[in-house]
Amino acid sequence: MLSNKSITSLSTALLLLINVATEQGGALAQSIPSLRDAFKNDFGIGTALNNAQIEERDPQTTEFIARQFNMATPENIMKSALIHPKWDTYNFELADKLVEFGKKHKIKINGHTLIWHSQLPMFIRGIKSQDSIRTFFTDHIKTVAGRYDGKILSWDVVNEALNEDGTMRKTVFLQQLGDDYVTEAFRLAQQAAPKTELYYNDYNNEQPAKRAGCIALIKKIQAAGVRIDGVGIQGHWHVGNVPFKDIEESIVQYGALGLKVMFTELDIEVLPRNFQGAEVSQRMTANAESNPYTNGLPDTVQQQLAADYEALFKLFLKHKDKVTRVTFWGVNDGQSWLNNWPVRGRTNYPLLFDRNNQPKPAFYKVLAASK
Ligand code: 9MR
Repeated sequence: MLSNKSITSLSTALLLLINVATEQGGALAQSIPSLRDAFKNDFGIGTALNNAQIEERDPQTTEFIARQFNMATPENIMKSALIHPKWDTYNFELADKLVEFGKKHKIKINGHTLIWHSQLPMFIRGIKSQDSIRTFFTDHIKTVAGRYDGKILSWDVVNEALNEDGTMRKTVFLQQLGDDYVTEAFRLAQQAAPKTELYYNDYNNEQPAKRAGCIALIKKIQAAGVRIDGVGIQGHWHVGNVPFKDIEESIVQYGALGLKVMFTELDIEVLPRNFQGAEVSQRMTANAESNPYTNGLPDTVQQQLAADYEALFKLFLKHKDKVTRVTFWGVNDGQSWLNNWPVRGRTNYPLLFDRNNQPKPAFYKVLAASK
């Protein structure tokens, strides 16, 4: 049996150890150069934030985020299924926390997303009438965009409205509200959030056919006299296969429409995949070869990843008059959605920081590009 005295000294020792570890973690985080500082004269550096990060469950993580990023997009909590779970019930708790988080750490928030066919509230499935869909659409935009006007920088007003060939995706909104629903969404957002920047966001919209559809969509919004401030290219790409030429042409062409151009969900997948893009309903069957790097990333792939990130950031810098933000889809490799898509439970390495928030070779290449 331990005496009371020894229990006290043991707990003191333990507390000391914890303090030292925390301080070291903080000091370590401080010793890593800051991306937000490195690019402060060029464009914003953003990250996607999950629930634990928004709730600041781990102080070291918070400190790390605040040091590296000056923009953030909620990975899930502002999507309609979560913020508007029932017909007449909204849940603003975490989104309000995110606004506070942004204020506290000087991080600007991009709202994601008002109108998307995915992660819709359950109750939408039961609705068959056009009038009710219109009421949901109108009330949702007015209420959510209205609440955060002046509190967040921007909204992805509509997300992923296009097919790969540039035609309009057949969503519940297209089917019930018709071809002009995207313009309508921007009109409603403009009314509800006059002080907030309004963006269209999609993946693969750097690819020529989808890009042409995206440009047509933007021109339609502009022709209606409705405000659109920017376009987001998500940037879910694959190592060794980043479409640099299409990306550059897209920056130039979207920029020519008078829009800000943003890379909004950047990650570079390193695992085998037999298709491109980020269609969340698309899945792949796991086999013996689909999860090859559970014990670490081979150096050749690590170097290729670094080279791809370096070339990307050089391109972004070349066009920094148009590129206003680059957001990574996650803080570190451990948090990335790519560990679970399109195959569950893989070990992926798509970001600049490893699972312990340590910088990877790609981080140093990106940093060097900023000089
Ligand atoms: O990263 C998000 C993941 O946690 C969710 O499970 C998924 C559900 O649809 O959405 C992910 O984020 C997506 C983003 O909102 C829109 N573009 C594609 C992103 C990756 O799927």
